Amino acid sequence: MKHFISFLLIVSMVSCQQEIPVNEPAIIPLPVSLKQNPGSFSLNKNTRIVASAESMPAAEFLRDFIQKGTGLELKISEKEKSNAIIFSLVEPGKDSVSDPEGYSLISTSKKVRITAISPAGLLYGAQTLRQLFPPEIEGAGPHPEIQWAVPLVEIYDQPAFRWRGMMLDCVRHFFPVSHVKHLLDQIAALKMNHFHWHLVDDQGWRIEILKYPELTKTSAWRVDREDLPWGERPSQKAGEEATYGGFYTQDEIREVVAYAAKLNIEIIPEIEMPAHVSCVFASYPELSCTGKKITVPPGGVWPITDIYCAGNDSVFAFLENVLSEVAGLFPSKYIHVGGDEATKTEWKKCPKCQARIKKEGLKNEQELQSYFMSRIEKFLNSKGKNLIGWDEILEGGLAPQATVMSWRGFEGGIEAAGAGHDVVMSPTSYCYFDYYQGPKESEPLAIGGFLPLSKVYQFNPVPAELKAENIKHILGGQANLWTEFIPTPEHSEYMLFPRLDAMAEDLWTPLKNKNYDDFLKRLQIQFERYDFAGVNYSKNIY
Ligand code: TNX
Repeated sequence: MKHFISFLLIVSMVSCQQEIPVNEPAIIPLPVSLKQNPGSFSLNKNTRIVASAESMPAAEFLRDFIQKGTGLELKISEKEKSNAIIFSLVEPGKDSVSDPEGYSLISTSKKVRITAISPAGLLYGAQTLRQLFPPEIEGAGPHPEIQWAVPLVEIYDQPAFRWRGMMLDCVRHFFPVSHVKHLLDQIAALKMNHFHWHLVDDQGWRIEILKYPELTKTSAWRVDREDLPWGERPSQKAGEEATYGGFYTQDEIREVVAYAAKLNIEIIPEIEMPAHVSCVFASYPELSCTGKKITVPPGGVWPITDIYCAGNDSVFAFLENVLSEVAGLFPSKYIHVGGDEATKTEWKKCPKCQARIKKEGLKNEQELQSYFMSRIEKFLNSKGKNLIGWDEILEGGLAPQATVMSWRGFEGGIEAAGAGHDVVMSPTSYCYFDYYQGPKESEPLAIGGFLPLSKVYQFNPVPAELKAENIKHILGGQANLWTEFIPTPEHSEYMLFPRLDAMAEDLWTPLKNKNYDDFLKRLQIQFERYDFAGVNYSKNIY
């Protein structure tokens, strides 16, 4: 409790009531409007959570959270009463709440009332209430010495952007389900709502596909070269066993999707194509241009020339079968199909690809990639899904309905929005959390780059150059964690936090309310929460 900037707000309440010290609110992301009143609301074993059937998910979330942190087992009831936390779902426009993810939170010494027009808003109200309690609530309780009091507040809140995302690369290093859930808990606390799950890349296939068992029997495993630098790992030799890797079973995927849904997080799976798929050709070499059987690369591959053959219809049959299973597992309306860094060396040499170019009247290999993506998009649309891909999908012409994730800068996003496509901004300059966050000498080895916390805090997904009429196409932004240099769950947390806190505020809080010094003050309390929650954040800012 040392660096607690607790300023004790002891307020003279009615003389017979006990005065309870409470902390100044330190909410991340900062709410749109917050007014603190004198006094506090305290939990005790008789406090009730009031909820209807529709507001039950938020009520149960809060009940379980409070029970874990405090040991208090609060009952949920339908009837309003005093000494209660009340979840109230209302028609739009009531209580100044109109945004589907917005909420109001108003507390008196007798009641806390959270009002929203949707279950998502109620959940965000509960997440805010979570941050009003003493940080110890984040750990495993009970703490009999602590009075579980929150300051009295009037909060009106709603997000600046619809897409508040984070991507985790589970290929370059594999992370267990328990870690993915732990991250989901933390990103939900930051009111982020999209988790982009990178499940396919050169170094491994991470999702069980029932129709193609070799993908998880063979393509999910590589020879263990973890003792060597990422870019200097020799390929698997004859007789060597591939022991490093892993994959998520379909049951695990369903479990994670359901877990995320309860936290108002949509999971977008990424199934890369046409490149970044070397591992596939360890199982099904006939799907590449060369047809050569290769082994799963245990480290960096550059440039990436392994590529699906765009002239071979069985490639599309394979991908459609894979995507059918994927579409059935993920309720998200988006499926991410990658599209990045596809070197066209093999397509230039491949007779089948060249024949396709001729037959379809395409100008070049760029247009062949566009043909590839448009064909996949048509299939995804037939499954009720939308295609999203990295900004390279712009080259050679964008698939008609595609959403673009702009990573090489803002330009791709600006171009796509100008053409009427939706965009998620994720430029390396603000969003690549695999970059160093401090001076190299004092940091674990990283891929390169430099992205300190202060720079992340300056991220605005709407660049100045964007024409006003295209702003509506910017869905929001996303932090990406590529994991070539990040082998463990602890290390991933170190790279994510607190930069993700800054990202969350970039995407939630109105620009005019943001203030870096104030953010840093609130971050000190957040660090205490992370200490109790067992989150391995970086202390680099000290
Ligand atoms: C580029 S971002 C990639 C990834 C790497 C990353 C490293 C993108 C679409 N492709 O494959 O992991 O750089 O920062």
